[in-house]
Amino acid sequence: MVTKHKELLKWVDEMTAMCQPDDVYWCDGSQDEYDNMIKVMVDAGMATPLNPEKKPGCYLFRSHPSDVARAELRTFIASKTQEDAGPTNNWIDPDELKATMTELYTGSMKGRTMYVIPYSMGPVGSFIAKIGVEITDSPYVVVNMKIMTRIGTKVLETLGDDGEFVRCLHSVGKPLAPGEKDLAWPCVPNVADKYISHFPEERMIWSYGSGYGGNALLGKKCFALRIAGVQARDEGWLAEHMLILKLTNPAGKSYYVCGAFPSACGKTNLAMLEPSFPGWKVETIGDDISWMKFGPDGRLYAINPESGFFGVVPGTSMQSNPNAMKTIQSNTIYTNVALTDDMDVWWEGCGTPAPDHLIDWKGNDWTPDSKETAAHSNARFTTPAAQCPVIAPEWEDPNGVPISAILIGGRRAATIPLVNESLSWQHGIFLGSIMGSEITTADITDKVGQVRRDPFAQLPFMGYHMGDYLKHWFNIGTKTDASKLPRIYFVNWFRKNAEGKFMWPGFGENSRVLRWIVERISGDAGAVETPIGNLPAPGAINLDGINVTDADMEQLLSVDSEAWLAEIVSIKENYKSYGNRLPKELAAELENLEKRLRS
Ligand code: SAT
Ligand code: MN
Repeated sequence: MVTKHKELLKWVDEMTAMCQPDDVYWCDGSQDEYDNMIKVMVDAGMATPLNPEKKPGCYLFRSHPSDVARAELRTFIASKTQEDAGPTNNWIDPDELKATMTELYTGSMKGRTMYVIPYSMGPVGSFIAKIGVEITDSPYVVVNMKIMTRIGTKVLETLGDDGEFVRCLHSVGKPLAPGEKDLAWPCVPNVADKYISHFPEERMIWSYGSGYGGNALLGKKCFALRIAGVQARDEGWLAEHMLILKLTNPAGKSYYVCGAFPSACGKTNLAMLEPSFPGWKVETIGDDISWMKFGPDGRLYAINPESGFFGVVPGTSMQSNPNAMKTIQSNTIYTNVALTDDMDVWWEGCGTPAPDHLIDWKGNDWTPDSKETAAHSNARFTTPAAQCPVIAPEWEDPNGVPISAILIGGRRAATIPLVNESLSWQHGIFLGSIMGSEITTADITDKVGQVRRDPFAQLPFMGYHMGDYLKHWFNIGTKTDASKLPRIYFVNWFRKNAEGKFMWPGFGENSRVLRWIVERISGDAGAVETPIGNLPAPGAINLDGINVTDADMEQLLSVDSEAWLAEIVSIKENYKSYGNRLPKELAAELENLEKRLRS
């Protein structure tokens, strides 16, 4: 018996009876187990080993073409009432959804092994960490969970006989008849038959039909953001879609900074950035999720609940993110990139020209004349965080790291300045509530290119009502002295000039903005108070050695009152959707902004 935890054993028995797998296997989390599972998948033709001289310990997987990203339209928050799911979520009555899914799950694991993965989000035993158990019929999920979270026996030990855990059930939805040959990527091909379901009151996740990323690695968005968000609301902490980085100045003083950006806005690049001026250092704690709790000193302490990076591959190069490139040279799972003739990987934007021949992400021959891209735009790497050359030594500190600043930002071509310091915690929450981004391809929607409001980059990751979530941020602010709260900064690396060109060079140069931020915190950098917040004083952002014209810099740091008044119209429209759950503090902030702009 692997555990004496009665509730866990009972649940695994119930799920076994429903899904009817041929075998049940409890993952111990060992390296041998990982190696064996990889070998089984290679032998079955599901994984391709890469050239051991170029990419030791690396494997390539190709997903089914229908199963390439998070399925937002098939993601459900099945809270007891629709009101609690709020205006931004898809809702189905939980009883109805369970009945539908029970039918789908019945016999769904026939011919397969059911894997039970006990996992910890956060360093095992940390006061901020939490435990989940994922049941899955996908060995690909097991090996990815091994990299992305802490799994296995040590987690069961920490769980004990009666510890709390989040129930996560996952099936690819492709039972096998006796003797039937498996597919390279089993899943339910019809998107409308996939379900990524959350039952927040029960702290439970049911996912069916997809094997890709956040749909299937249930520790990530499903638990660490949607379910943990509900736990955080109830327990007085924050579960956020934020990177965590450590910035050290030439005097050796370190600051920890979180940053919320929508998917595919360069979070991983920022988390691993190489500062462009001497003496300063950036180290990584996490690239996607931050869980923050108050420490005994009244400050917010953050952990990265994950232990790996699941990053977008296309566009990753020695120029955009040298540290990610170094991280993914070994022991990495690549999904949906292209394969070279010498069994290495290639993707668009990797910094080397396309070779004359590749096998593309669909498994077809590809040449530079081909019409489609060789790698899928949402191709991913799964890689151990510990391999990152700039991982901070304290990245697994169970006590977390004290947060000094929170960045928020999206992809906005106009209106939003390069950086804007909030006037207070409350004003920072207001800025978080109006964040928006131009839609990219990390999610399946039909609106690529449009701006959508994405408060704190949580829109696709909310487990409850967005208005209640913003209210929770205000509540957090009342729990400690204002001076102990992180300062909130609104940034925008994606502003374009009249010619449609990015005005800010981005990537490593974003360290110039980070530097201004920590120099604000230490009282060493100047700012001008404007109606929208504190903007850098002229010359306060160091521009030595980069080519940003004076005209562009002026525009990057200006307040266009007309554009902001137009923005207010659209914010009001968005706020209407919160109905009576719009926090009154937000309505007040909006009113004050309008007054300041008009005066
Ligand atoms: O597939 S994930 O949800 O893990 C990645 C993302 O879209 O941010
Ligand atoms: Mn993300």
